[in-house]
Amino acid sequence: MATATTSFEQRAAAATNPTTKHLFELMVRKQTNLAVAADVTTVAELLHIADVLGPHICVLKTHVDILSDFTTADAFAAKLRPLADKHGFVVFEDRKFADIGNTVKHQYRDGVHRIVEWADIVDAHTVPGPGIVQGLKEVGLPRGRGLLLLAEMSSAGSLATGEYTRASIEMAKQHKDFVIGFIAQRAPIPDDASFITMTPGINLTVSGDATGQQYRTPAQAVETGSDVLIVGRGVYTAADPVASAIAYKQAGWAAYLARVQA
Ligand code: S5P
Repeated sequence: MATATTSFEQRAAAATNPTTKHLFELMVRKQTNLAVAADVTTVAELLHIADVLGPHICVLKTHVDILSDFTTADAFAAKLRPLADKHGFVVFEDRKFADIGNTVKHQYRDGVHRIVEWADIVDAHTVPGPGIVQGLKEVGLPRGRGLLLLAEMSSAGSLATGEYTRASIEMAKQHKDFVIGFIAQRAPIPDDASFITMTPGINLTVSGDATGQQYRTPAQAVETGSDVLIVGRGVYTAADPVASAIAYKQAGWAAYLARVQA
């Protein structure tokens, strides 16, 4: 199956991980491949973004550890999950786990955030080796959750290149039941459409920031195999975030249609 020409409908039908299936299905229904990175620092701002941008996104990406007023996982889940159900999006906690399997198990399941309770998807660096996937899988797989591996990063000077990226791909192949895809700049396995490629570093107007972020446009990312486009400041700092989200959604979906119809 070739990622470049296989439609999201076909990929939904072939998916075995329930989160993958749900995600592809809602992308097709809502005609969106936009993920919003809601990098705000209060729960109220995050919930506001989730509610007003919910109709236009397939993924809400969170950084729960930057929320200054987070209280309990139960309270957070009670507010966020109904919005995910109402609008139809999946919640991706961008936790970027990076420790040994035993430690990440606790970081995923326990602590104040109890991430597995409310996040459909999490991500992990592969630097510790396959034990990190085994640890997270013990917690997440029984709950039908999915894991993305960071195969590449968008930032200048990233060390996640070459052999590191290749080894990350192998790790994903060993755990296809739980690893649903990658954070990467281009599809790491272009001929396997069962993996989702999510790509950050997307902006329609600027090419970078002051701390090494590097941007490409939605069309450039989709051309290199990206399925889901992660946009942060391009949407939430815009004068009109809803209008901006619609612009990114339309650009991303048009690029996707051009790819599958090519
Ligand atoms: O390589 C990466 C991986 C991630 S998940 N580069 C990134 O920028 N990210 C995340 O995407 C980052 O943590 C932030 O939440 C988002 C990009 O935000 P923006 O404001 O630069 O669009």
